[in-house]
Amino acid sequence: PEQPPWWTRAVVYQVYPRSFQDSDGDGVGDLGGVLQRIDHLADLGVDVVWLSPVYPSPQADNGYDISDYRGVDPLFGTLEQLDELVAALHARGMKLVMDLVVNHTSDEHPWFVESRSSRDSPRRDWYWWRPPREGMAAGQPGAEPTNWHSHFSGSTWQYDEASGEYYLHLFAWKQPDLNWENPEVRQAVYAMMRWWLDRGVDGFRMDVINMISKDVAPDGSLQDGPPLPGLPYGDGTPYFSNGPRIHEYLQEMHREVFEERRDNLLLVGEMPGVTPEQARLYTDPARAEVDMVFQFEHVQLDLDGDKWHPRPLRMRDLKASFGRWQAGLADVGWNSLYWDNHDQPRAVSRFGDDSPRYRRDSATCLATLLHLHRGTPYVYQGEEIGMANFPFAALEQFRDVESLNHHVQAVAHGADPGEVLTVMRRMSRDNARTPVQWDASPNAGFTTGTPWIAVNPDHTEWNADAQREDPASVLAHHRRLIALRHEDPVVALGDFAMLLPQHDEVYAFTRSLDGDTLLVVCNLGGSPQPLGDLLPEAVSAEVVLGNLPEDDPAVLRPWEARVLRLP
Ligand code: TEU
Repeated sequence: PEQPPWWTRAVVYQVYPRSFQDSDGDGVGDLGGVLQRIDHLADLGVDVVWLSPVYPSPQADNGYDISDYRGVDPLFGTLEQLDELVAALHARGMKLVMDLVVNHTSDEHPWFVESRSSRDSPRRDWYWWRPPREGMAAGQPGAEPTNWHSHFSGSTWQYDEASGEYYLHLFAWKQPDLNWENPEVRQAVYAMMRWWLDRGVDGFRMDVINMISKDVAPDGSLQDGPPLPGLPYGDGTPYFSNGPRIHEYLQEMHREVFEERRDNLLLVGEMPGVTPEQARLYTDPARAEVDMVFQFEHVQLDLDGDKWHPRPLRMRDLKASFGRWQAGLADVGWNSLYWDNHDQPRAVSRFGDDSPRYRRDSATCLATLLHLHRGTPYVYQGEEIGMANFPFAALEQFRDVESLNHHVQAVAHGADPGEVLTVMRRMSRDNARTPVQWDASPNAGFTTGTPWIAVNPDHTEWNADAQREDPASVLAHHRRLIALRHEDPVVALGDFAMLLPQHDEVYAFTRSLDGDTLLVVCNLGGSPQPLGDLLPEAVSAEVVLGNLPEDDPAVLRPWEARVLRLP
């Protein structure tokens, strides 16, 4: 039989460079900083580094607004340093995956500058330009071509007075959407991708790639979405998520860019709103689209409608969701596994318990659960040392465009500013973006200057230095989990079966391959659980890996996780 792809045994580490390590004292992390910290990555044992955008950018969305696809922003360093990083990672047996942000560019990208210059510009059609709604005066509220709500609040349409038309931006107004209907756009993107692969990078994490195909009528029109409660906008996702030509585009990209070199690359598509059924199509190797997708189901179970309306997570929802994804991609396709990234609050605060008593135990428990699923695990910088949400106290402490726009919009629509702030404290992406805590010194070893966003005060206790030599640390536990995936084929490839689907505290499952079975049991709560009653076979099984010192095998302590080998 064919060898399973290399990434079934791999663990990916995400670097958000702005917050990783500053090397020049300007308070912003950079490539020099990543180069300084390569030993940390090698020591952790990860196989791949996914680097969030370092391209030239006005930084309206921290680099997810790109003004030049073939360079490095001076804020982050130089192209030479990027080459150096590729070489340094390769020398240590690691790969580098770039962030590919091609649903939109910056409004300062020369393509857009040219596109907006006049209605007759040869690049006009590279973006989505539309006239005002019929019978309405351009620029007036409600005159937007469709009612779509932007991911970053407000309308998805920005009026351009000079040409009297609107352009589409699913995200910030400084992030105009590229028109993938235009074959020139697609070829320009593919050429850029080949250029990066020729430089030696090992693949792409494709930003909101399932939004590149819009559902456009033959006459060029776009349709209104269902109204959103409490807002003068509608939900446009039915018209821009998983659109009619998405598979065609991805297959074309694959032919034009990846064919022949696919085996050594990692191709992961970020796909908000994707279902397991769709993910099967996207990740079926026979269809040659992407290797795996980032799905969003499990990071929406604790939300009521949108991220600004959090609600408690129900354990059975989490089990049902993960279980459905494991089953849905069991025979065809592949899962990515993540709790955290630069868009999500910190996992230990959100899914664990970041109080002093259980922070270490819940961080290691969550990690065990995730890494023992079938799929490729992603570790987000700081997750490996149990970094937690930031104790935001005032609006001035936030930096993220999504959070700040939301605050303006919510308050304008009558929300209580204090309540908006409370939700932001819990849900803002800035929780993930505070600097990595390397040591206990004043700026946590991140910078000698003033950090662009505050360092979490808990870094005096929670930092990499304090954990490096401590075998009981969150860091050491991650090292063990990553090594286990490398060593044990059951972890990489075993079939998944969910146990106790209705239980409210204990998350349990098996992984089996060729008669070899691992039983994973995790207590996701603060009270001891009678493991001997729940899963008697667990009691006498050999402990392969646990997050607490061995004790009574019949009791699962608060936030205890065990990986057991069944006889
Ligand atoms: O994120 C896409 C995406 O779905 C998020 O914007 C999501 O809607 C939001 O973060 C939930 O809080 C990608 C990038 O990961 C993100 O950082 C970018 O801001 C966004 O695309 C636009 O490029």
